[in-house]
Amino acid sequence: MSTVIRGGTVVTAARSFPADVLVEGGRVAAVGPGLRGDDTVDAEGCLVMPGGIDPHTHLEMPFMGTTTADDYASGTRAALAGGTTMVVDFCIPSHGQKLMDAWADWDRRSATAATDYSYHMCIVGWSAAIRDEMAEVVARGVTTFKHFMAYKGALMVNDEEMFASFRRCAELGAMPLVHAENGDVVAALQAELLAQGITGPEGHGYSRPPRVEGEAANRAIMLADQAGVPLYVVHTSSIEAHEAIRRARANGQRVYGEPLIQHLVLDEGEYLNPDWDHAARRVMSPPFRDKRNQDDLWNGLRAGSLQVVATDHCAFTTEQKRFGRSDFTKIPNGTGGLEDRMPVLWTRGVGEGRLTPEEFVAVTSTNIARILNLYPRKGSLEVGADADVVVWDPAAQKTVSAATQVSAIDYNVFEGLHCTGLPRTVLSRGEVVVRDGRVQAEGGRGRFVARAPFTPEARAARRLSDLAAPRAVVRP
Ligand code: DUC
Ligand code: ZN
Ligand code: ZN
Ligand code: ZN
Repeated sequence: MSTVIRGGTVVTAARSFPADVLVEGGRVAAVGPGLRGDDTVDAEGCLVMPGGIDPHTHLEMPFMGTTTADDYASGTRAALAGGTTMVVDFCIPSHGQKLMDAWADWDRRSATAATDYSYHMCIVGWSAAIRDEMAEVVARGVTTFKHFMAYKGALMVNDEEMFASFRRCAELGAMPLVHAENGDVVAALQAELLAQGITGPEGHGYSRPPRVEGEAANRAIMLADQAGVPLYVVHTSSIEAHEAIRRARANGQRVYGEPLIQHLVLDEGEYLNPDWDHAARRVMSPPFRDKRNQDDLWNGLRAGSLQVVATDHCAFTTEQKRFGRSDFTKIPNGTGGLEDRMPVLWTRGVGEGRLTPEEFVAVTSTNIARILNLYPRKGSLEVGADADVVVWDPAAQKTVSAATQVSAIDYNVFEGLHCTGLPRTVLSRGEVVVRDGRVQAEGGRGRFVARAPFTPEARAARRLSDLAAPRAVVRP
C-alpha cells in the first residue's frame, strides 16, 4: 500500500522544487518527478512540507489549582487541524514524586494522542534520588529537562538546584530548558500591585516586565556555560532575553530561543481591554509585549538568533480563568494556539514578507527536529523519514473563530484574524489524518518518539540509514 502526493512543490528548510512524494510503510520512500502509487493525494497548486512540530505544549496538565482543558485527544486533533503532526509536551512531577512515576501519569494521558509525541521532563526540586532518576529518563528517550525560574512556592527551582541539574544534564548528554523569569521579583511585584488595589488582568502584565525575563535568561545562560551544557530558553518574548541569547551564541555557546506565535502577533494592549474575560483569557507567562519586542522576535527568526516558533499551548476555559476574578495572580496562566500556529505564522510571516517559505519550514519543523534530536526522522522529507507531511494550500482562507475550532475551549485569542494559507491534507506516518481541512484521525494512534542524548557519540550513531531501507531513491 503506497500513496503518492502528486503535483506539488516540495518545500524544505533548504529549498523549494517541484516533486512528487511517495509514501510507503509510513515513511517517505521517494521524492522526485513522475512517481506512481496505489493512492494519490492531489497537491496541484500546493506546497508539500514536513509536518509541523510544536516543541512546547501542556495537555491535561494540572496547574494553578486546575487542569488544562485540552487533553491529548482534543489537543492533538487541534494540532493536526493546523498542520502540526508532533507535539513535545511537559511531564511535570509533583513534589517528591519519582520522575518515572510522573512519566507513567503522562503515558496515561497521552494514550489518546492522535499525533506522535515526546516529552520534556520537569525538574521541580533537587535530591540524590532525582539525580539518579534522570539517568533512567534519558535512557528511555527523554533527553531534555525543564526548569521553572518562576512560579515561586510551586514549580520554581533556585540557582543551587538548577545548577546541580544543569551539571547532571552535562554528564548525561541531556539539554536543560528554562522558563526564564525571576520568580522572586515577580512575587514582589505582584504583592506590591495587589497592595495598591490593582487586582485585574493588567496587573499580570505589570508584574512581569521584560527585565524580569532578561535577568533570568542571562543567569541561566551563564550557569549553562559554567556547567558546560547547551541551553534552550522557552517562550523568549523580550528584547532583553533575545539579546542574552544572541550574545551567548556569538560567544560560541549553544543556546536556543523559542518565540511563541502569541508573542509575535498579540500585544500588551490586550490586558487593558475593559472586558475582564477578554483580558484574562490572554493571561499567560511571559505576558504579551509591545510592538518593539514583536519586531525584535521576527528579526531574530530571520537572523537565526531565534530558531523555532512554539505555542506553549496551555488552554483554560473562561470559567477556569474566572478563578482569578478578584486577584490576577490566581488567573490560570496560559493560552491556546496549537491549531493556529502554522496558519497565523504563514499569514503574518510569509504572507507579509517577514519570512520565506523555507524559513517557515525551518522554524515550524526542521530546526525543532534538529535541536531536539528528532531529525531526520521528523522535520524532514528525506527518504526514510517518517511520512509526516502537510499539503499546504497557500490560497485557502479562513477567519479564526472559536465557533469552528477543534480545541475544547470556548474562545480563541486570535479570534477574527484572517488567515490566507492553510493545510489541505495532512499525513501522519503515511496515514491521511486531515482531508480537505477536516480531521479524521483516531485518538490513540499517536506514538511516543524516543530521543537520543546530545553526546557526540550518540550524534554520530544517528544516521538516516538506520531508519529504513528505502525502496527507491530518486534525487530531484
Ligand atoms: N506559562 C503559561 O502561560 N502557562 C504554562 C506555564 C507557563 O510558563
Ligand atoms: Zn513557561
Ligand atoms: Zn473581548
Ligand atoms: Zn509552558
